[in-house]
This record gives sequence, structure tokens and C-alpha cells, in this order.
Amino acid sequence: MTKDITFLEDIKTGFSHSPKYISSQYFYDKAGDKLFQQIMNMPEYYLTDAEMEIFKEQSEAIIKSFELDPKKEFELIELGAGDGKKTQHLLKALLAKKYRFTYIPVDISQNTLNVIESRLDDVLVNLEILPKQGDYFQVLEELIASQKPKVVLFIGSTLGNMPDQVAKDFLNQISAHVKPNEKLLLGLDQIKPVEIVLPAYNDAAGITREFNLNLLRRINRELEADFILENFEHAPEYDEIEGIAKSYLKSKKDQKVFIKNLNQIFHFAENELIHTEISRKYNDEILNELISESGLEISEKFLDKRGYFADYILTK
Ligand code: AVJ
Repeated sequence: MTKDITFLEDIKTGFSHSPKYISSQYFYDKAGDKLFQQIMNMPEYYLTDAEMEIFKEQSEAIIKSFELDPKKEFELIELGAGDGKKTQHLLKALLAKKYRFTYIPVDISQNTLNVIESRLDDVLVNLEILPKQGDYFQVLEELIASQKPKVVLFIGSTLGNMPDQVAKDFLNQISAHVKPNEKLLLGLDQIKPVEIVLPAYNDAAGITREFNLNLLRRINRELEADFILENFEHAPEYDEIEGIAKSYLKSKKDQKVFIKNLNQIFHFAENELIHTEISRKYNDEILNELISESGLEISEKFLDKRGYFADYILTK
């Protein structure tokens, strides 16, 4: 499978780089998906609760901000659909208001889409749902010909895994796929003190630690490597000024690891870091800079009560 070749090549590239890195996209194998679900239930991981509160309590206002013509059918496209638990509240409110729309969750993982579809089929019997498996932009490209107006959702602060320049390109591309007056609902974690952010990436139960170490487990399994997981520790950081949480795996000692499928030995010095993830936090100024060349503008902002998380409405 080409996917495996990519993993192999990406690991080779990342481990040959100084400092070493593993792309955060590789967290999400079967075990990683499960661990992320558990992370979302950790008391320290405030992001999910905060955004859930926004959807539970402010869905009516969010719908108003879409400025839809109630007589016209529209398409609600969710990029990276997750488990649908948050979106469910918005969908329910739209149905209650008798809007006619098709909900189109888009995800790389067919498995994820199946989970959402069966969950939503149970709770929202009248929902028209049309899951699409594939790459976001490929799917948006397919939908561009549609005459129906669209609203695009990209929630959960997933954008935060992208370096700013990548995020900028991503938002420019989304903008290129929507028409004037169409909306993007963008969920972004807000910059806040280290005492709140850092524990979210270092929960006491050790789930995030497992999530990070699972990358090595995956390399062992899929690339036939001999990482000893006990020889690495989970090392997260958060710089409050910059507003970026960073996760690393730190080598506890000087060691060598053999990756059979690359027929290559990699050396890890004591305390050497493998960078595995960034989770950027935002404010209006940072977001405005990211969308400055996209033609999108912030038209509204919905915060949870604590002001931890924001769902922005961006209008083209
Ligand atoms: C799914 C990207 C929003 O960065 O907060 C959670 C992933 N990583 N704990 C985040 C994650 C470690 C999460 N996002």
C-alpha cells in the first residue's frame, strides 16, 4: 500500500533531520483513535468541554450567524468529522428550526465516518447525512459545482496542529472553495496561562503520554523496529507568549534503534528530543493575520463561559 510507503519514508526523513521529528498525523491509528477519545474525557483536557458548551448553549445564535435563507436548501460540510458529539447539538437545532440541509461529514477514515453515521442515525432520524471519504480539498472540489449554498465546519482546534504558514495556505484553499457570503465555522483554542494549557497535554492519568508513546509502538509494528518504550518519556511544553504547546518524546539514555524495514540504525542521545506535535493556541490578532490574504473575515465569535475556546464565524 502506498500509505505504508509514505509512513516509512516520512519516518526516515524525520529521523534523519536534526532535531528529529514524527508528523502528528501518525498518531491516529486504531489505538491512537481510541486514546484520543479517552484524552477528550480527561478532566485536564478542557478543549472538548469548552467547545461542547458553546454548541450546547449557543447553537441558535450560531445558526443565525450563518445568515441562511430558510427557504433554500444548503450543505453543511464538516472537515475532519471526529465523533459528531459536538456537531450533534448544532444539527439538532437546525432540524428544530426546519432548515433543509444535507450534512456532509468528510474524513480520511471510513471507519470514523461509519461511527458518526450510526450515532447520528440513532439520535437524529430526520437528518440527511451523506458521508464522504477522502481528502478535504478533493471533496470540496467535487462540491464546488453544487448550486446549494454551503457552510463549512472545521472545529476542535484541529488547525492548531499546523504551523502558521501551513494553516494560512489551508485557510486560503478553503476560501478558494467557497462563494461570497458563505461561512466557515472555525473552532480554535485560545491563548491562556500555562497552568491551564500544559496539564491538558500531560494529564495525570497518563493517557496523553500513552498517545505520544503509541507512535513508537506503531513504528515497531508497522516498520518492524525495536523501540523499547520504557526508554522514552513524554515531554510536553507550552510557551505562553508564543501560544504554542509542543510535544516531544525524550530519550532517557543513549541508545540505538533498528528499523528493519529501512535496514537502518538510528542513534538517540541521552535527553535527545523527537518532536511529535504542535498545538497552537490563538487570539483574534493571530487569526486575522492567518486570514489576511484569504478574503475571509471574522464576522462573529462565540466563546465558552470561561473564555477558553472560541468558535469563529468567518465570512467570505
Ligand atoms: C485534535 C489537534 C485538537 O492538539 O489538542 C490532544 C490533539 N494531542 N492531545 C490537540 C491532541 C494531544 C488535539 N487536536
